[in-house]
Amino acid sequence: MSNPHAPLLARGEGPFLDDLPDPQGLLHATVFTSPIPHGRLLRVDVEAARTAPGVVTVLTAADIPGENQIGGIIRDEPLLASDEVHFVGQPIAVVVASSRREARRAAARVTAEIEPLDAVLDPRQAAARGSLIGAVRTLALGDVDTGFAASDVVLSGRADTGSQEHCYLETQAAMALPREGGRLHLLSSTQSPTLVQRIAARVLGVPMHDVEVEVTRLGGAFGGKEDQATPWAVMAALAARILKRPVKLVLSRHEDMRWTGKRHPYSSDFRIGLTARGKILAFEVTYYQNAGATADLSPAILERTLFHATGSYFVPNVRVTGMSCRTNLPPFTAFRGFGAPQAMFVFECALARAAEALSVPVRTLQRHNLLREGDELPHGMRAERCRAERCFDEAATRFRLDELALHVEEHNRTSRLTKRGLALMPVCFGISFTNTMLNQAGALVHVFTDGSVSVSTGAVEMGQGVTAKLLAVASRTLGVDPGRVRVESTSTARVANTSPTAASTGADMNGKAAEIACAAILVRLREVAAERLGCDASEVTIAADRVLVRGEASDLLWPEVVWIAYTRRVDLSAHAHYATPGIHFDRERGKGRPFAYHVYGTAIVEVTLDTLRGTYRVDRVRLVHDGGRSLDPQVDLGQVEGGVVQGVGWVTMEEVLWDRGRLLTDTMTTYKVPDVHTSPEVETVFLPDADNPEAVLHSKAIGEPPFMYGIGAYFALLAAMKAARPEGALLFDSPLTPEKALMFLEDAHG
Ligand code: LUZ
Ligand code: MOS
Repeated sequence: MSNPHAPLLARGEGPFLDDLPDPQGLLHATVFTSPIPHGRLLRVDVEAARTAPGVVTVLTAADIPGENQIGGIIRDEPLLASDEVHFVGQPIAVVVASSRREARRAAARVTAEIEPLDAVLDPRQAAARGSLIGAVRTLALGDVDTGFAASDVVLSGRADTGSQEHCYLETQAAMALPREGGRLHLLSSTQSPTLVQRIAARVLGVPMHDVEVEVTRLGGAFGGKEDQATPWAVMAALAARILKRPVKLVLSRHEDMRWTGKRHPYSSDFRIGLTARGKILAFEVTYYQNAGATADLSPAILERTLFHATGSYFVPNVRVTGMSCRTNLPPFTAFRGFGAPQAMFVFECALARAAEALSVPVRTLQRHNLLREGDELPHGMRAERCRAERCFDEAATRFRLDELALHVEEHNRTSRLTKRGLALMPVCFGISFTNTMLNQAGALVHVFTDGSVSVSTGAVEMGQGVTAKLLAVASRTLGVDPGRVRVESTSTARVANTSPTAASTGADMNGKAAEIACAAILVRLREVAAERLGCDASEVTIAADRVLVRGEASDLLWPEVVWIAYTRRVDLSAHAHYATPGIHFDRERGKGRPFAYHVYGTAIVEVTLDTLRGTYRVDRVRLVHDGGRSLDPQVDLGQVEGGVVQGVGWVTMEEVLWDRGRLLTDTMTTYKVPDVHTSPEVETVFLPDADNPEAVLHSKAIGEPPFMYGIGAYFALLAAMKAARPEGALLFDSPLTPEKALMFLEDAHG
């Protein structure tokens, strides 16, 4: 099976939204944004921009016909600021001109009079001032106080993780095309076509059926287009609606980096209690999530953090607390892992500290405390078909962990200028949107009279290969050659009320809906075939384009059955809906069964550190991953490799810095991502015999879990640093840039 988008993407033929031919009369929009992090907006002067060459109009909050409100979870975000600004880069006015260049030049002529207010940038400071979004959330299991009392050692510490730029290949983009009767056809580079449709309708003051949102493919998203594709699409819609002309809005890389939200930085306090033999008895943590200026998805992300507080481990007594802290930075948003990486990092910090105190290797503690079948997690769900130990042990044997550890020790004994580091990173990631409501999907399948098949779902192709998987599901369910199946673009007019393609559930849920729709058509076709062949429908199957009776090939081929069905006026189309069964969560009690299942795996990460320079290489990441029965092993391999590299980047070289609310790392020269030279070698082994009855054709979700293997790079580096300077204090401040490593090492040579 292969991804039909792949050759196009590999050849650079995309095309992405900005590559589409310009419709006649196309106008270009850009945005004037707040230059300061917090202030009272006293006056906006757009006159100089309005009269600039090529400018058609400049729109402000006053021009919005509906509600000036784009907030999803909480209604706290205006499309265009009208009285206050809360972050640098907050949209204030939309400038529309004949060309993109003229629009940008004119936008530079907009001025705003803003009375500066005190800006809060640190989440702990925001919390101290009571500046929170939503409630403080807590989950508890067992009795944490008793657990600490019974512990032989109790250790505490603070851990910080930084932000991360999504760095999708395609920046945020939208094009609004007016249609008859005031309707709009909206092309948007969004993971959430229905969200864009809903918010556009709200802002324009029109019913949702007046807005069709369509997506062909995105040049990456990683969560950055789950909520934050919306404002740009809605601005284009607003301008198109008012001007009755097509309007395109595409952010430059620079604008995208400065104006859009990134991964949430967290600052956390943890406490862990263990027996002298290394059994964890209690864990307590408080997460200060830096949410930025508006809610965006922060409360949902915080919830996933809480759900993953103990990672792949069983802890009998737990109390986890988290809060979304409102600060004057661009709203932080979804990013692969959605709060879980931040949680897992903190737990690994606690383990590192405990291992140091008990003088045992971290991996011994890890192995000793892994989740087992039936263990209860802090949110109330138990580990089912738990593969934490299997993956860990499989990785240890297959990659000869003991031998490797000896090599590393030997190297570090004999080498002064370079030190090697080794870490294991077990992952356990819950699959389903934590917001139960979102766990639904739809599909619309047509079989045409020539036997070709058209599949529409709510899933958005963003390079992750969901198209290839939907194609596999449809062709396998119908028993036809994959070449007969086309997966269509994603349109709100074909499949309605869809959830974002997110939470790693795209193929799971939309695949299931497609399977149900295909199965419904198949039932009808088997009746038709049975009648023609004079047998019972229960004896008929279809495989490889041919009708079989009791498993024996007949002369009847797929296109013939389809044609006969048509002539007999049998419906060759089906719509299906899928709602993930058996999941629920009671937020009041903090208990439930939030996930359909978990994905497990363990990575072994190796690094080499230059002890003079502080520079390092992440040499190798080898892992055993529980991928279920893959719908497309090549696609899954790509997701694992990309995820690992992105995760390694997050904890090593990707550093986001602000100066008084202004982004400093706002170009690809100051913000570094792993490239072909700096990426580790990744070796992936999929766990054999890894059936998963909970998902479509027994597969498993793949998108997010591999990201968290990358966290191992942090702890491998820490191990190498400690090998160079054993007396140095463990540093829990991600990303571990070469600068930080060098500062740690300074004393080693001084
Ligand atoms: N988006 C969301 C997500 O809205 N809810 C989730 O639980 C989630 N998890 C991962 C990634 N995106
Ligand atoms: Mo998400 S982090 O858009 O799956």
